[in-house]
Amino acid sequence: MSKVTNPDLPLPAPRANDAQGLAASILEKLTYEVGKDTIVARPHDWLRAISLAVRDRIIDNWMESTRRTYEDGSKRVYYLSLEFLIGRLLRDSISNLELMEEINEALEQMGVSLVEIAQLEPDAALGNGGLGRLAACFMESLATVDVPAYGYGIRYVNGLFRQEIADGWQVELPENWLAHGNPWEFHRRESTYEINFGGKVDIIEEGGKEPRYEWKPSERMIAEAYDTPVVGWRAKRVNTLRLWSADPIDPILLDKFNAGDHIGALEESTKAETLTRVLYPADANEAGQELRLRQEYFFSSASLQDILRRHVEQFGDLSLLPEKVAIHMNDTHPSIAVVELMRLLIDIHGVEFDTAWDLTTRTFAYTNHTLLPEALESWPVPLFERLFPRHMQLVYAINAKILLSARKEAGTDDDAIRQISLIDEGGQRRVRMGNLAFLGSHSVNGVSALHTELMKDTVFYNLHRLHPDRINNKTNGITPRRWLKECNPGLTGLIRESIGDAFLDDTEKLQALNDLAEDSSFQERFAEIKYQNKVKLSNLVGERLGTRIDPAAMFDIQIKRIHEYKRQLLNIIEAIALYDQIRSHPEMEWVPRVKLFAGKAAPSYHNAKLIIKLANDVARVINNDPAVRGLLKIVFIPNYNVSTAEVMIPAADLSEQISTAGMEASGTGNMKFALNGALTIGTLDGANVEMRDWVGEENMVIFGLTAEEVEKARADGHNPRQIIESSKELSQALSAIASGVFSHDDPGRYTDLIGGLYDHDWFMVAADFDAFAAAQREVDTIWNDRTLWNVKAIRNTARMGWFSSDRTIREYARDIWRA
Ligand code: T68
Repeated sequence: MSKVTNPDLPLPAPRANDAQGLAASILEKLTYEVGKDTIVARPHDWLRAISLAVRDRIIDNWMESTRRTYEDGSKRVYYLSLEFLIGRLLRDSISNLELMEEINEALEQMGVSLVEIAQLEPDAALGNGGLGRLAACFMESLATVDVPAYGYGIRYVNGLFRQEIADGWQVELPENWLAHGNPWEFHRRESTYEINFGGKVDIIEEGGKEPRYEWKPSERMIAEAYDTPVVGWRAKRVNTLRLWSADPIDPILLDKFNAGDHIGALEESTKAETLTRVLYPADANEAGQELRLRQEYFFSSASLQDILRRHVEQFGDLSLLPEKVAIHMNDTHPSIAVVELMRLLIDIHGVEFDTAWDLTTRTFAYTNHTLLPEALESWPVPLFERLFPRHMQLVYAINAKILLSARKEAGTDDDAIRQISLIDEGGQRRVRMGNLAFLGSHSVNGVSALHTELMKDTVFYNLHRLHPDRINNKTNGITPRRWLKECNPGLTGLIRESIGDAFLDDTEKLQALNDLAEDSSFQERFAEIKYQNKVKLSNLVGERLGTRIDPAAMFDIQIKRIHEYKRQLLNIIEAIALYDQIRSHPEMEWVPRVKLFAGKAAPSYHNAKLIIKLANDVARVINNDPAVRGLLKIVFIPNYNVSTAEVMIPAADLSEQISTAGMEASGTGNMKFALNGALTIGTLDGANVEMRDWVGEENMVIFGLTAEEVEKARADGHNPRQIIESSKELSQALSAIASGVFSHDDPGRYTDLIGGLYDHDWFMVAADFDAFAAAQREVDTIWNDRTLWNVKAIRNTARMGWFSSDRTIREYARDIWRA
């Protein structure tokens, strides 16, 4: 223990933070770490040198933060997430250290451009979408609001695939973000844990109060830690993101090798390396592969062993666990951690079952991110039992305890018991990870007010009845550093000049902009900044796609994972209808629009991939038709990622948030757009509902069925065919798609996709079409009164401050973690 806090050894003097000192540091790194002379240094060498110099400044604060937590004996928060969608770190780090001017000055002396060099940094894309990006925003906010926290996840060698569009189709290619090394991480060779799978369970002691068991696994490997420091705003605190990588116990089995079995000799090595090799690219649809379950257990077990080691070293007493440790599960992906903690407490530390359960439930909390039934994780009992025989026993024991106490509650009939059980007995028996996460936690939260209410009414109906205080809401937020200050320096500069710097520490201070919304010179400057951001996006589109888009047109943007419930299809169909109208009425004054799409589809999600192809097919036809030139253009930008979002969001006039009501748990892109002064066209879904409350209904364009109406329409069996036939615009657009107007090469390509709208229209595309089209014409009307548009845009920026992830994290810390 003394090795952690030896008061005799003070921390070294911090590094110089002036331009001179930084320049000297960068040169030193280039020379001694990268091993290059400035004469021959390549851009990537500079990137590494600059990153390492910046990292030194982070470390100074990191050591200090870690010591402080230790000395204060504070509670630590552990955020377990299979995904951290971080993006680039260089600009973010410099900005949070407040060293932007100094670095720029230092680099100028050396003739190096930060903007150019920073572009070379690969995105750390260790996540699929909103859930992973939320984890990244949370890590930054945890440091900002000074909560001692660790993120735990997997160091995937291949993050989310790179998307190319070939002949309009998505093609997936591996993304090798570590190709040039990763300057931000520290490999902790000493922080290793053994992770086991398979085998059997032996009873080793029968006489005592409770029998004791020993797991005799058949497979063993090692988890090794890689640490990345996460710096908060103004470097108040630096926390740690600890990502695990799997390693074999014996890198090569020499006996096999010597016997001539060269491949067999590497078998264990390959098995371990495969485990943390790739991120699963499926977002909110089907899971279920054995490797995925192994990943979940691998990182949960490594993290828990690490947490217990740190806790026992410092506090010595496991009964203090809930007081000193809060473990948060980002969705059900880490929920096997509940059982793993039980196993560690009981089998390794000799704690009694009931005490272990009490400690476990007081330590864990769980966030739910989806109600989609296909995304609710469950694992076949035989698989679970084969990989984790001891955990399976514990699941049964926990289940017995829970069902016994549930039966004592009034109103718990057999049906309720079936729904509460950890084992789904309908058909093939499966372990339900959502129920496990719920029952193993003292807090279960949703991510928007509407979503939280729906959790109570639907998937967790019976569990909620048993534990009415457990479910609570924590509306998502976004970090205003990355999503305003860094991605939109123009707007940030204008705001600072106009209302001062207070909003940089408290985004709700943006409200002061309300007083300037009607000020015409402020409006002009606000609009000019938007225009410049649109020029920047036009350049990106020019570079990547070789087409020109006019920054004077309305930029109407939908960027997110491609999913039927997010309804990119609705947006495309409406574009086709608009295209028809423009062609039939060329005499009318149409608002020039560029509709931009970007997003990835899960490789196995057939309809999502077809929707990408449709967007590209429709784009080709519309963009080549002289009749709509200058009035309507469709662009699909390939390989959407965090860095692309950072260019697209500040350039948006209109933000498309049009999911089927009741299906988008929250959304966070919606918040980023509105903060950057885009108007939202959206349904009353997820956090859109609360955005309307803050921004004002008059400053958004809301349309479509409500969640309640969707539920009713589904229950009553609505008639989409009739709806389609009664809407001329819709039926024409659908016929055009279905008859091959956009797919001459394969006229039947979209027959099934469109047929589904006539037959069941689960996502209410047809049901919401007319309302959506009318809402789009309302958008046009507002756009035509540019002053009115600007006032609304300014009010969006002014009123979005509450959606900062700092606020969200403060709520978690206060209500859930008590940290
Ligand atoms: C998203 N979920 C929600 N899931 O869809 C979104 N799922 O409404 C919400 O704003 C966001 O979470 C943050 O709360 C996801 O992004 C996944 O990415 C995912 C990944 C693997 C398995 C299941």
